[in-house]
Amino acid sequence: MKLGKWYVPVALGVILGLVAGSIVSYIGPTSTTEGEQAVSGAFIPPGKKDEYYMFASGGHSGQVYVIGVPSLRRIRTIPVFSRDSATGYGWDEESKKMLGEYTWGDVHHPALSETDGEYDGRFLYVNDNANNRAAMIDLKTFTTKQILGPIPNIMGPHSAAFVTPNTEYFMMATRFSVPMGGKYASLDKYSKEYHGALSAQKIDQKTGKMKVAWQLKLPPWNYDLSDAGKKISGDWAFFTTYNTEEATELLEINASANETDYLVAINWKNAEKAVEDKKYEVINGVKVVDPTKVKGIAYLIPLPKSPHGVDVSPDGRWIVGSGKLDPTVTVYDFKKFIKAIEEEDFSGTEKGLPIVNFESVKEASVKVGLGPLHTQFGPDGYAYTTLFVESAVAKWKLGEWKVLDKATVHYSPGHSSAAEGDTVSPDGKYLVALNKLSKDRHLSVGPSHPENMQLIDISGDKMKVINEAPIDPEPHYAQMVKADKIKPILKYEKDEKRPHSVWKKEDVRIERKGNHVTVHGLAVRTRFYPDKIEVNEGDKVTIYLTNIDLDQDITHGFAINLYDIDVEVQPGETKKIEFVADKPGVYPFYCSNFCSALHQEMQGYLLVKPK
Ligand code: CUK
Ligand code: CUA
Repeated sequence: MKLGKWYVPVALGVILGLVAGSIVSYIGPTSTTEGEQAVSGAFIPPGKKDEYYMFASGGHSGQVYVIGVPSLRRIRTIPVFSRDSATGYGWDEESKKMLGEYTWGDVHHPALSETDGEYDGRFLYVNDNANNRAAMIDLKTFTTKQILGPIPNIMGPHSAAFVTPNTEYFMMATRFSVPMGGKYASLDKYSKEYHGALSAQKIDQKTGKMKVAWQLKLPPWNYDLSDAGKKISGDWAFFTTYNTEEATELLEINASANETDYLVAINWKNAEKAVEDKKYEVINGVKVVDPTKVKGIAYLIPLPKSPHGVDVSPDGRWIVGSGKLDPTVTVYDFKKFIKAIEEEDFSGTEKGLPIVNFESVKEASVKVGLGPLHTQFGPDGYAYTTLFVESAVAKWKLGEWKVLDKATVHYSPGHSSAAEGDTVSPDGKYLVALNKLSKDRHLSVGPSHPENMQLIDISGDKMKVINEAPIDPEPHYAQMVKADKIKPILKYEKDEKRPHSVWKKEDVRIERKGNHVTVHGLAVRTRFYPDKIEVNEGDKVTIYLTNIDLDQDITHGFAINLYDIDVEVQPGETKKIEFVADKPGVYPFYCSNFCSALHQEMQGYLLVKPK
């Protein structure tokens, strides 16, 4: 066999890695699982591709990160709620309009579209905690296609986001309670006039686009995390609450007083029915159902102690809740829950909602360790819970309810993400711990640290940390999907009927109507047609630019010096650019994306004649 040239350095790397690995284990690793990464399956040689895509929220960067697993290579950043000059997102008219008046967002929980509870690779949904919005990314192009909102009546929709098992809805519940309808009420009226809300966005099955369908009015608590039911619990959704104390100040003390807050179980099919039966009021233009007035929609289940995460097992039977201040996770049996509500086995009501008898529905308390936050699942009933305080991941088994193994991670994991982890049939194999602190793990870049992702091999009895990589702030949650489920296009199709697109030089034109100048132009290696645009000071300028290079990876940029314009046009795509030529003078425009040997020649002039 003849080895390719690349193979030699790779083989050398593997050998060096082996040596380095054995030195580390000789010195004594800080945990039982470190130092094995160089010899592990996490190594993907040049030219080979990863097995999984992981879509991680970018937190307050407002973006989504695309990461290959097991290599942990960051492949792409998909801009969603923040401008991104690297892809020209936020300068062309379509993306400008989507972003609206907000310049950033806070993405926490990405949710892939599902068919029968399996990721189908079509769309990705994310929430914006900051400005009450939801966004949809089309995975054919890996671009944001819709930003919905600000959605009325919710505030800081952290308790999001998930899709129901056939992507009927993208649900989001509010973190902060506020007066509904955007009204004012002073804080001493908190208990009566403030409300939480759950907003259900109906998804168009063809386009993937969302519309606010209905909402539920909820007690004035904080709603933290959520998960959709699966299979037998498929008509249900589950949310955690904290601050049922209704504290409005000093929450770190006052919101931790109660021994238990609640898991809120919502029957979304019954909520849909209430809307059909016209049992709603319209607030701020949205149909809002009050579950204290319509039975069968919302139930409270006590959950210790300042709950954060809630996760539903792949078979839909076990609901796992984590209390941040409790070293256990509490597991509820969905079958017992259904029996309890049928028999009205309630221990009381709060704020008009029935409280299901805790002992009747609780199956087990699993002593996982300190600071449990979120749980993921593998096949065969294994569960993996992140322990923020303990800096570890605990592996335990459904049915046995005891911890079987722990892996030390660095440091303080928030969520973790398992391969196909939120589906009805998780793969096992890999788990990525999304650690909040990296401290000394990477070369220092000053006081602002990256976060740290660590890849854990979960295929054997013992978990092994086999890879790690820094990542920009801040992946809260991520979903990992088999690479072959994602089918991106490589270019846009040539479409002569597309409005304003121009495919031949002869059709290029500059037209003037009053003080509005419209340019129909094209970009092709290695020039712009036209390469001279003459306007008068104060003219409104609209440019439609089509990239007629139809080869993959031939992206052209369009940037105008000192006019704060930077757009990218992908092969076969048409973009609309609009601005007022309010600065007289001569302004070169140029291609900002390296496209050919003559990329530096790809330029032109915007000439703005003074008044
Ligand atoms: S949260 Cu960040 S670790 Cu926003 Cu899902 Cu739990
Ligand atoms: Cu076109 Cu560079």
